[in-house]
Amino acid sequence: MGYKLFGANVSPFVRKCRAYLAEKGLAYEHESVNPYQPPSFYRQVSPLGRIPALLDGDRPLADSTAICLYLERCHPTPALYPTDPYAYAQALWIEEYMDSGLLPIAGAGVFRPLVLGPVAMNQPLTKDIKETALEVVENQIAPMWDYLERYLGGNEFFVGGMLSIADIAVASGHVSLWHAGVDPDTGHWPKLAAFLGRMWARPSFAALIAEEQTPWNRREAIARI
Ligand SMILES: N[C@@H](CCC(=O)N[C@@H](CS)C(=O)NCC(=O)O)C(=O)O
Repeated sequence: MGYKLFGANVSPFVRKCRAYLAEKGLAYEHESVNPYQPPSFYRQVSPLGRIPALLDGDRPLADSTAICLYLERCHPTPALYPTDPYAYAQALWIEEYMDSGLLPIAGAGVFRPLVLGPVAMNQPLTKDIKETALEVVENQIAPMWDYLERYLGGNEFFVGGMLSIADIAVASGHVSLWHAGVDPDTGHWPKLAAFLGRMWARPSFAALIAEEQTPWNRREAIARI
């Protein structure tokens, strides 16, 4: 039967699960679902209607965090959660910082007006809309980059000296901002910028980012506004 993951590829939560599955070396089928126009069966898999959702055979499971934790129990190696209790909690915290902290701001304030609206909702991209989004970056996202920069410090990975769900969550969320032409510059956030470069070069992320280029990468179009 195997795994089937539902959700549009550009969702940071879907991307998190797909990168996680790739890092685990787990095969799965992917079905794109637009949460705003879901197929009739979708609420049976995802009761809140959100993406992603997973089917393990005929067993449904919603929520990216629940999905990754479930898969970790099913496939403990290679471990993508630290064993040490505090490091484990830190990894969950950084994932939560992205999922409930940075991503709602980035989604509503940057990705939706600059990318999703123009690409998928027939909404215009104007200079005013771009400037408002850049204010969100400066006032709300930049301080979050400061926090991530400090947290990462001089380490290769966010937590426990190993690749974990924390790294996957941070790297995934920032791909959506990248599509909008927004990324932490190397002058202000050199460690975070280098970290993202390393993570996005991993085969797990490189394949997903390549798949998303069309139609989601709007960097050049946005730069011209
Ligand atoms: N906590 C959820 C959040 C998922 C989520 O908010 N996904 C968005 C797309 S990026 C969604 O489905 N939005 C539609 C809706 O909330 O109705 C998870 O981690 O899976």
